[in-house]
Amino acid sequence: MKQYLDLCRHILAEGHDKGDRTGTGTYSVFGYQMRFNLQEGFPLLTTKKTAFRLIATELLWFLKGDTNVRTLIAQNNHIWDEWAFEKWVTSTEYTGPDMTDFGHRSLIDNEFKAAYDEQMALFQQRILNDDAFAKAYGDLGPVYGKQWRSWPDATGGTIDQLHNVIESIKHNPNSRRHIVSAWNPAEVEDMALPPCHTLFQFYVADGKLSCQLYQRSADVFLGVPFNIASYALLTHLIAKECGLEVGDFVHTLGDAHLYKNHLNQVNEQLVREPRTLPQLRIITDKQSIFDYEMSDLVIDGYDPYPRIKAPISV
Ligand code: THF
Repeated sequence: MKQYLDLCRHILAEGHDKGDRTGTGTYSVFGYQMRFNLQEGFPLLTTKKTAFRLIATELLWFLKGDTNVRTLIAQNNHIWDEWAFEKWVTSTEYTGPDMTDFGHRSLIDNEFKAAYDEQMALFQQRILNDDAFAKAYGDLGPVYGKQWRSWPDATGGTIDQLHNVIESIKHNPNSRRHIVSAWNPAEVEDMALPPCHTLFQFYVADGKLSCQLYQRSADVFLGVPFNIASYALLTHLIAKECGLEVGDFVHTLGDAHLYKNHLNQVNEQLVREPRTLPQLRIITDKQSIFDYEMSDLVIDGYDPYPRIKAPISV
């Protein structure tokens, strides 16, 4: 995945020093594009160990139209916990220690970090064990799963964008309207986090399915490796359902940034030589892409360099 390392180098060389909502600070560029030929292997980073299990369980959660973190926590996937936790600790029902600005404070204050870890563990337990609590505080609002599968229409009904796009790929492959949008201006205010991967489009040529994603905001060290693999997986699943081979994944970025507290990690990664990409194997034939489970998906031949830890900005 030279493409990814080139992106990191480009931001280090050209990035603007730019503040951000989370207070961490970034180096950032506006507008960048990468292309991955999915025939060359599955684009899971080899220059650091990247958890395919977390990527796949998140994608399957989107596909089922789910927006509640309970499903992810039950599968030991914690990548969305902070955004649900934020809703809980800013609610009037929360009576624990003050968690204002927990993302930033837990990075700089060890005493606070201990209190945060304790509250987060209690929150996770309660999401799993208390149905009413999970309903109230596990839900992230009308995020990806909701917009992909049940975008509210003008007559009180809903639109299943993903079902429709699969039908249009099957029956009208040359269409230039194979589009799914997660950005719903009427509902952005109610989302725990406005969608970073905003819109994607499919394209069919020579019996191959390609996908392009427009991502408005890209956390290049932590998020982008997940986002590439997630959309590559989505493209494989849809291609299989439509009887097509996979083509390219084109990744177009808006604000592409490296957080300042990820720079050592990025430099560590840049001296690593990319290895052969692994292969994705879908080991069952499901009627519909909405029926897949984690156990249907296998990654073969993945031989990455060790994981590099980095703090997430909330
Ligand atoms: N917020 C920020 N700041 N960056 C993001 O990438 C991001 N996402 C989603 C929502 N908000 C975001 C969540 N996706 C990790 C990876 C992807 C995430 C959230 C967190 C992460 O921490 N990965 C670590 C640890 C994984 C593990 O637990 O093993 C890693 O090393 O990869 C963009 O979609």
